[in-house]
Amino acid sequence: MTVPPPQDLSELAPSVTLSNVEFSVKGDVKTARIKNPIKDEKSLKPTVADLTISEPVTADKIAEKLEIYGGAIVKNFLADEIVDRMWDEISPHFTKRVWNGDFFPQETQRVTATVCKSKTVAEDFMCHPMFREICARFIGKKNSFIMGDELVTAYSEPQHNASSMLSIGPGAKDQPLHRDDITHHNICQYREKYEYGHETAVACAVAHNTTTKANGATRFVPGSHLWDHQRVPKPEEAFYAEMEKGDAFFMLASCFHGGSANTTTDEWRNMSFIFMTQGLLRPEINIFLETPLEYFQSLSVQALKSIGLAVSQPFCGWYRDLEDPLKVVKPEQDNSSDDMGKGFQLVL
Ligand SMILES: O=C(O)CCC(=O)C(=O)O
Ligand SMILES: [Fe+2]
Repeated sequence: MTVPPPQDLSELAPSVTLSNVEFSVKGDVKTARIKNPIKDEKSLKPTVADLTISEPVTADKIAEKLEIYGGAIVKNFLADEIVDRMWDEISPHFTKRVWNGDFFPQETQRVTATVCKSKTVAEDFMCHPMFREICARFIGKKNSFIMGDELVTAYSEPQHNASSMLSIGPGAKDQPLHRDDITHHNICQYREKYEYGHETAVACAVAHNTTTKANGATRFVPGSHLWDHQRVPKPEEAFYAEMEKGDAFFMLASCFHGGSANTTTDEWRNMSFIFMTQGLLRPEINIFLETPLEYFQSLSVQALKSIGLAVSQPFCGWYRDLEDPLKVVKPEQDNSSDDMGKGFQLVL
């Protein structure tokens, strides 16, 4: 057969969102406008008490708040001794960041893959029974399948998606409001009421010190997990999840949120994050445990991309500090992609 000339295959991918966007490029100015936004101006204004789980804390109560608001605060989730041990195990890994994008401000110090640097994070935080229960409810998958003359039932257990310690320093600007499930191209739909089965990830964040609006507390947009994919959050719709050391903030990945500006001159906002995702969001076969790096280095860039050793835009499959693994496998190649996808200024 004759082989067709190379083309940009991304042009061929179907999209349910792009047809509703009008793009314009004038010189260096690239803008985008949502053509027909879904009419929905409902904004929730919960109080701290509305978002805080009362004692005795149960997974039922956390799930109920997550269904309504997309976020929930649990006081005294981890004991001080555990939070201190996590800090002691992780903080030596703070290094100067190497990524130059603007998703995290320059003043934010990060340690990533904390589950591999701190056994306490892996055992006491990630495997906390209440967090596991919330993950099972929102992102566990259980189904039955026909296999010959049998019906097979199967449970896919949630897995680690990312983990980090984020220390927001004085002078840091707001992180842009975003949904974490953009990683998985989750397309959110307007819903009156939460429907299970669509969530791709769940986060839990624990404070290492008092977090305040001034020092960069995580802010989130209550109820935005029920919004249409293309509704744009306004800054005033955000709630600042202020916390004390050991408190936890649970959040669905379909909820808009971001780290906040640190307007203090001398405080750091230190928090540990675990993000869990559906267990099935991975390839069927794990080829990485049995294959030496040299083998991958002998392959072409295209073969490495097809194997999954390159970032899936916008954010999936990165290495260390939002680096493209392709650059690590083939440092000699200029595959110049700290490429999170193309950015257009939104026009409202
Ligand atoms: O720093 C924060 O409070 C939020 C961080 C965040 O949204 C993220 O890492 O995806
Ligand atoms: Fe996030």
